[in-house]
Amino acid sequence: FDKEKITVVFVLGGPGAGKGTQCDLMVRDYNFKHLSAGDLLREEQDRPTSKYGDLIAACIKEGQIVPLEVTIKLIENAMTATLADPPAGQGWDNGKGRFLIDGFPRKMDQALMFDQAVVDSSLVLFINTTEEVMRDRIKERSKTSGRADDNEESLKKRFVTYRETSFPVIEYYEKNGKCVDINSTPAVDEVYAQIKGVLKERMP
Ligand code: UP5
Ligand code: MG
Repeated sequence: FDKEKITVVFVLGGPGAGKGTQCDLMVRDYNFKHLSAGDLLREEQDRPTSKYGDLIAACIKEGQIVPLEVTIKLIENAMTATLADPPAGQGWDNGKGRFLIDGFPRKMDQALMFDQAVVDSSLVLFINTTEEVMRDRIKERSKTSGRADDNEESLKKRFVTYRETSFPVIEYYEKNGKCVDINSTPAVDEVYAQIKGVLKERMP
């Protein structure tokens, strides 16, 4: 696909910060295609003929990051498939497209590789709240999510990976001016109001 015509917004933040929730609202109002790296990995894990099923399952349960080749390939394939059969409406004519990539990149090597080899991201939204709030949200969601990593033991490991490996990616984007901090402690609508303000100002 033509990189010049594609807009990519990364939505980053810790486990349970509210990335997926805010992405759903942005899809509704701005006609983005939402690609959650975690969801793509879970789908690949469930595909019976996948070579990576066991690797992905083990990484997710341990809160570890799946090797970048696997994840980048899944995202690229999803982008290509979307462009081949684009959503109706604004922003998708003549090979153009706008993607929200949720939960990726979460390691520096992924960030550098994606921006260089796939598409240079335009904007990074950092969905930011305290560990205490994230823990409470995951605990509540664990009652119904069925996710293999929504338990106390996996969550501890997810927080360690977030602090040590993924947060530096956010700092990197803060330094190069792409990242905007969104306080995700308040109610969903209040968080979203901040995002709308940012998109109004920053989106091409
Ligand atoms: N909620 C949301 N916002 C709220 C608000 N403002 N007020 C009150 N409640 C709010 O939200 C979590 C819960 O909180 C929900 O119940 C929601 O209703 C409520 P959600 O929007 O789901 O949060 P999100 O940030 O999306 O949390 P998620 O758990 O999905 O984040 P993770 O980053 O941990 O999970 P992800 O699916 O991205 O990754 C899972 C694993 O995949 C990783 O740990 C890793 O092992 C692997 N992975 C890779 O290896 N590589 C990648 O590139 C990506 C993932
Ligand atoms: Mg999510």
